[in-house]
Amino acid sequence: MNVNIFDRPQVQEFLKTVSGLDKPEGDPRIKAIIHRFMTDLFKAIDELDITPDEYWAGIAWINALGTAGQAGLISPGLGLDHFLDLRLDAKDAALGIDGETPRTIEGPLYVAGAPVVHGHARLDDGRDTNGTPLLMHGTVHGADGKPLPGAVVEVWHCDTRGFYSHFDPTGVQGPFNMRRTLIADEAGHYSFRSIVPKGYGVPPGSPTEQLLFALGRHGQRPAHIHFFVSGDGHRKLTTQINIAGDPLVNDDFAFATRNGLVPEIKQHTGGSPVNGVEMGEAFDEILFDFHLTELVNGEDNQAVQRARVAA
Ligand code: MBD
Ligand code: FE
Repeated sequence: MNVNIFDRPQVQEFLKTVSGLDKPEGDPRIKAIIHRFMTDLFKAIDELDITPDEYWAGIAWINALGTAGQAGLISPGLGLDHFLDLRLDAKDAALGIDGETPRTIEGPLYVAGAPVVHGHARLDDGRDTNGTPLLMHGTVHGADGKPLPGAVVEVWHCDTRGFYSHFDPTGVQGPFNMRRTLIADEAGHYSFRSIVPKGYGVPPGSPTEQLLFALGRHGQRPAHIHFFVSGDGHRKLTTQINIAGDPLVNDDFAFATRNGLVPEIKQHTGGSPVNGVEMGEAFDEILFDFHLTELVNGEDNQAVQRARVAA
């Protein structure tokens, strides 16, 4: 037998008290958000007849999630990061902004402070020999469609085991391996050599994986490369490209795949330099241009402040 007490006036009054709405102190915005959250949670407990055992299992899971530092990992897994992107897309549509490279989620594994390199850089330290050498390059365009000299392209990706430097459980990668801040040349051109990454999986046995498994889901991402791209007078773009042909390209636990972000890969069998870069034997080439958008009333209305690792 279930009981429903949510609509009782005492419960509604209690929610206001819990959220501090009966007091002048505190932050009105936080009060409004917490009131809404607690209202929805009380209602869910009442309507779904969530038992005390289920409730306390949830609390234990939240504690484990925090101890593992995985709030930023389950967030994309539950689609929240992608939902925030859809809202930014809708705001752009309402403002009549289009023609931009699609945005997609940042994820939790960016590290600020990567070495700055002008023009071309090599991202990998050469120690992961299991990856196909990769040459990726292209032009950063401004809102007027013209190349944007001096544009800043921050790039980061994982190795062939799916591990990112600074978050590598085996500790074998040096700082900023496969991470750089590239400065585009006078023609707005950026270029880097690295290796083609493999997909990422959430830590086995982790609270994030436990919840995903309970949902009948997995915690894997297709191979991808992350970017922040910025330039004078333009909004900073957060995006990724996927490695075409990865079997999970349309089955990403973090929901980051988008049309326009799966560039073709050109396979080279041998030696001749591409764009002046000597790659040696077989390698893959990705050509990908970025299109930025103008500031809105002089401001980057899509800039995201969040806690980030810095090294
Ligand atoms: C990643 O590499 C990533 O990009 C996201 C979104 C989540 C977990 C790991
Ligand atoms: Fe990633």
